[in-house]
Amino acid sequence: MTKSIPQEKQQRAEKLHEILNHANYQYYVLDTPDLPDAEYDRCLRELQALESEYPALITSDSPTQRVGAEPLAAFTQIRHEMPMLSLDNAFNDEEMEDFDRRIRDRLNSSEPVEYACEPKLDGIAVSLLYRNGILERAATRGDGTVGEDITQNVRTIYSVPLKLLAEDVPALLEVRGEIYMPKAGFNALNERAREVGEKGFVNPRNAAAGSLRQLDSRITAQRPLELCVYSVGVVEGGELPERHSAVLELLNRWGFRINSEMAVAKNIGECLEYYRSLGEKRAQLPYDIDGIVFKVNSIPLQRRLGFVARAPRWATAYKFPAQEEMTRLLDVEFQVGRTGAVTPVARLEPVFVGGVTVSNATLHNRDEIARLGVKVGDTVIIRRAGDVIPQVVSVVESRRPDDARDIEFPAHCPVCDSPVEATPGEAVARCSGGLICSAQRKQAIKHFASRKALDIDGLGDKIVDQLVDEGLLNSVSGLYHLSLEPLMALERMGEKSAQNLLDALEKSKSTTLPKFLYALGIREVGEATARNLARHFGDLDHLMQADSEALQQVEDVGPVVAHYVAEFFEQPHNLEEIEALKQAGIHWKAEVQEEGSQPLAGQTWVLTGKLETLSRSEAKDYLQRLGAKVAGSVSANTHTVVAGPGAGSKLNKARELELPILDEEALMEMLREQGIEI
Ligand code: JCF
Repeated sequence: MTKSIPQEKQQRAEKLHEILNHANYQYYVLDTPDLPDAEYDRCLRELQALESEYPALITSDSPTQRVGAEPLAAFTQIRHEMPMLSLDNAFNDEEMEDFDRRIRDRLNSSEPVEYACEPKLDGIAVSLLYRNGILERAATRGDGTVGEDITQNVRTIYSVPLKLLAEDVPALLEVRGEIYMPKAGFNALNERAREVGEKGFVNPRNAAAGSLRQLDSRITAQRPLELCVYSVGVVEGGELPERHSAVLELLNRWGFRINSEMAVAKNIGECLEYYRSLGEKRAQLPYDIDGIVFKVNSIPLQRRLGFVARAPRWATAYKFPAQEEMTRLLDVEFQVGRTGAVTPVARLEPVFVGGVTVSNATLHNRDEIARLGVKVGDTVIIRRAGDVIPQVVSVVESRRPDDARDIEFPAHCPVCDSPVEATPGEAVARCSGGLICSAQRKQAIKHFASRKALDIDGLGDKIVDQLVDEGLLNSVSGLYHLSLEPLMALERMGEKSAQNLLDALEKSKSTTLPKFLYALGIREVGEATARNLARHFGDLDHLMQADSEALQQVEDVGPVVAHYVAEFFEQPHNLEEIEALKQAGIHWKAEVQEEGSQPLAGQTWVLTGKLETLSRSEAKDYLQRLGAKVAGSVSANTHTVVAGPGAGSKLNKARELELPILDEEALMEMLREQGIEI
């Protein structure tokens, strides 16, 4: 017999549903959390306690039901009442213009057509059915006609409302969207998998598919999945707006996440502009997209246009260049980096991927080669996303030729022949040659001259290679002993460029302590750490005398970094180099350390949109000098947002949160007031 539920318990459970559903919506759909985590946990625990005392309180839409349920034996097949369509594709501007022309021809209209534009998420298409506002069933798209019942799995996704947030919803509402795994969640999931010796997933789409295909929804519950909705299917007992964009806004108010990049274009020209601007943002988006979906925004017009075969006439997907392609691994070579790390590099049959032709990809290290199980001669899948170095993501084992051969890691450095040593606990193998190894020397010099270090204009990689190969340059300090004649003798170097290089070298002598520290190329000391070290110790001598314990007092410096720093300053040849650099005239102003020099300490700033006078890295540098942290995304913790032309979702979010927003001019004025010379 079930206990009867006292009315006040029933009411309390309902109140807790409301609090938790609202908090979920704020957090997972709107990205603006408004309930502290601890309070959320208290409410959830209170509800769990109530439900365990009165099991009849457990309803399918209870916020406690997101943890997963008993495993299924198999997925049930579900026939979609209204078929789930596929999309036609366009691959260039002309095909988009054709799409628009066909629509206007069919409508017998010369007026521009309004389109709804949104990124095409690379995930799994799903259909969710709500009866009287309660999630009843979720299914995969499958072949468009028949899919699989994944209700249990979908319930575990926090951005899926279990109950809609309004009373006046249609009696029956089918919502369609894409379930996907954001890049950050994917990387974290793979990292965890690899830590325990598992393979991990090849890309976020496969990870999303694999997570939804779990018969045990408790596993799905552990996976960072999200839902973004893009249209409705069956609707009964209710009316929806006549514009697609308004339907999506309504769905958003009812509790669904919609794409924050969603926009309306007045005509096909604006569609092409949108495509280009999203293309530029593609690598920075927190999820993978493979194109842009354009839909005629008027639903009456959509009805007039109808369908061809399995795709609507009123929509198309303008694809971006694929980020993954197949090619053949021709050979593996080993490169030696600045710190001696020996990196296997895949030589590939050239392939067009992510918008460029790729003929090399990194294989990272020995562990990665073992994980991939790759051999020379294999057909492999290459991924190039944004400006990241192309990666080998997997091997197509079914295409392995009989003569495929194992990749052998060299025991000796391919450049200087010193033994290659594996460091215990580290995946990287290193050439033990140190600065005898010309590869390490070249990289050390290139790093020293790079933009964020001493910024020596005109000292390109090819020039460094030649200078080292010809024995004209052996160390960074040697740069300051170069003279005109030998420089002019180099390939492609006239008197003018040789003189320019000497001038740049002269100019580089005046630097800052953080840049100098960064330029030294101490392991694990990037720009931020160099800045923290400089700020903490104030001058180089204090830093050089610091032991590991003293070094660990510096912000963000742990035992590993402290060890590398201390070790660097213990080595006589490093001390000689530093002395030689000072002798050559390298100098910097003392770090200003007094309190007032960090007026933005503790503040987090976000830069978005285009900056026209300052470069992004300059703006960041100045803000950091004043003590600010510069972050990539806007949250309630953001202090100020600097927005330039083209700013999009971050600016909108800043407005929603009512954060201070500066344009570039106001930023520069603030910087000047703080004594920064621009
Ligand atoms: O994001 C997507 N993958 C996506 C797929 C977005 C859409 O607006 C879609 C879609 C598939 C079909 N619209 C349709 C009609």
